[in-house]
Amino acid sequence: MSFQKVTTLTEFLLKEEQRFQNASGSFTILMTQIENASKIIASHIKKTGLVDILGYTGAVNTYGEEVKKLDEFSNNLLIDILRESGQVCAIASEELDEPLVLPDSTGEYIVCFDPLDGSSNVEVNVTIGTIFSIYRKGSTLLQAGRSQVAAGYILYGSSVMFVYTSGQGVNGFTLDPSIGSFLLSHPNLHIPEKQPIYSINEGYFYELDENHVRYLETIKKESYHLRYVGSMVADIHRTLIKGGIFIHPKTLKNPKGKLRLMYEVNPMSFILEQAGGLAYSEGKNPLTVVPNTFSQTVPFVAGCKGEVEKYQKFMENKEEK
Ligand code: P6P
Repeated sequence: MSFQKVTTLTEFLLKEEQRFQNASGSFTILMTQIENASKIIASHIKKTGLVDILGYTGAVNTYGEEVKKLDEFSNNLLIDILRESGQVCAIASEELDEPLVLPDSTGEYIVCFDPLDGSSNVEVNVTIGTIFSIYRKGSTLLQAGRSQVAAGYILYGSSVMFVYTSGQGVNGFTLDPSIGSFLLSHPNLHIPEKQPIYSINEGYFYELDENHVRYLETIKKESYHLRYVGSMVADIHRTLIKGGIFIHPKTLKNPKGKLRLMYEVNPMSFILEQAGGLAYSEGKNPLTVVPNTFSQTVPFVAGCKGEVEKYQKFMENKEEK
């Protein structure tokens, strides 16, 4: 039986590094540290319910959300591993009120992350994830999404997947728990051009403006399928693999949108754009938004190019009548 060659995430990163002559290896080290952290987080999540790591810490984050112990564990782990990597000069986390600047570090990168997005689903065993964005050290910590060097997510679901882009397309790796390595399982991911799947929390229907109501009524008449998990990494990953459109609009409760520009919207916009999709936020590409604060939220739409363009026509009142 011939040995089937598989590519590990480590090998893939090293091959990518070789493509850049003046690469120092710093990016590879950084990505490998994020990979290591994700394996530890995955291991703890798999034990959820068996270990007293569930429940609330009593702490509340910037958005007024109860911080679960797994959130706190994942956040502290990522901060420690990134700080020890020696590759970062600043760390911004959705669970931190302010970015953590490392003045003594010679690191060249800034890492923004949501340590455990959708963690409120952990108790019901629904897929959750870690989302990260990597920027180069610059004149400011707060940079537009277009400046991202890389972005990715780790999806803790029926299998653990590591999906990322460094601007050279999108690749997906699946953890083989028997050897503890992420293996290249989804090379060069591309989102379909169109797909009649929409992903929105219909509970907000009566809070939406007339353009959204008209859009939703139209696609329902066209028998679009509704798929909504309520965990962004799960909804975006399905949209990337199967196609469709993900919509988290502004609502009465969140008039500026709920999703965080720096920790959720920018990384997912970069990934979907690199996979041939489109991202949209109030008439512009979210990657062009110059952020005011790390905790900034925005309305967010992303998915198949054809589906986002169709949605955009309704938002501009220019749809085919
Ligand atoms: P809603 C999870 O709390 C999260 O930040 C994202 O993971 C998810 O897409 C969104 O909120 C779900 O929001 O308003 O539908 O509960």
